Amino acid sequence: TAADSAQQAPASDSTGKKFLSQPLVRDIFTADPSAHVFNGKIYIYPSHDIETGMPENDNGDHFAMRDYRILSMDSPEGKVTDHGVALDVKDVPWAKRQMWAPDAAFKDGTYFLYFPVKDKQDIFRMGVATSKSPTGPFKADPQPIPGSYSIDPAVFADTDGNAYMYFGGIWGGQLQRWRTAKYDSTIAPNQPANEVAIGPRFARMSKDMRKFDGPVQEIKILDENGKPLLAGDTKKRFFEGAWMHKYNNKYYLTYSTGDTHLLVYAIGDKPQGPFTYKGVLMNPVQGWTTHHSIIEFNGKWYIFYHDTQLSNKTWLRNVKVTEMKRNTDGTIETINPEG
Ligand code: FUB
Repeated sequence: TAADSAQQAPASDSTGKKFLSQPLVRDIFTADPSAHVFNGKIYIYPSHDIETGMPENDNGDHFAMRDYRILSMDSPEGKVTDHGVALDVKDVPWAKRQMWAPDAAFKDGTYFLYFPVKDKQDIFRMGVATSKSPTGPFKADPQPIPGSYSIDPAVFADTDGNAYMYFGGIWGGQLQRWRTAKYDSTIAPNQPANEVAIGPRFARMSKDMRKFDGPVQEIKILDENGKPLLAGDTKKRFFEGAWMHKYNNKYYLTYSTGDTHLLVYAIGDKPQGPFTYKGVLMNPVQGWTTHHSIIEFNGKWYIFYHDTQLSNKTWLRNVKVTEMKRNTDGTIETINPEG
């Protein structure tokens, strides 16, 4: 099916609020856009939000998504095409519920869709599915990626041919329950404020892109004095939604601070870190939080993100795109998504 681009729509909603950019599609709800440029074209791998009537809770049970639909555009200003269902939860043998934020990669003629979904024990695991087309349909491997857990995979292909997965999210994303190699559902969502904050996870992908090649590591994010961020640094510490991009040989780890509603960034010299916190990438959007990705297209940088402009309900989101600008010292200009 084809969905019309809505970028020409009025720049404010019924409340008169001004939004920096407009929803990319309006006939379905979409969130968590992971954008990639494949063969000169932009492909967006989002979550597909639906209304299920589940009550809202901190565990995120009301985010009960059941499938993925892929969007494409010839340019960030161009028409958006919705390519229909690319993978359905019923076609993933080990999965039970909640298809959350996916990502994608391409290698040797195959497209890979990476997706977090709860298994039959209600534990988030990462699945992988493949296709010969960037828009699917995708066929899921029969088991989750061994050793994978939590949510929000972001697969980054480095210039030297290595690929890495960044992943994890606290609270409903269950990352705090993986203090050790054994899942512990009794661990509370919030850490004590003076503990070193839980970091996102990092693993090198195997050559066939279907497994981790080596152990999962925890990434260190440091403050400007070289000290690890603490759980109490809620406006800086990692919550969920990591993304990686490389610029001028530096590695930019960007992520959401969740309950303080920011997107922030940290810079490092190696893909596995450590990273030093640098600042705010995007101020809060309408909605509980946002989730983003970053691409370079024709020499400019763009950030894809979501808010709740169309519904004003935290679980019915819409994806958007805007340009991301950098200062001459490599720092990023803070984006104000409203007003
Ligand atoms: O869409 C479900 C979850 O909400 C994602 O996995 C998180 O990043 C947050 O956007």
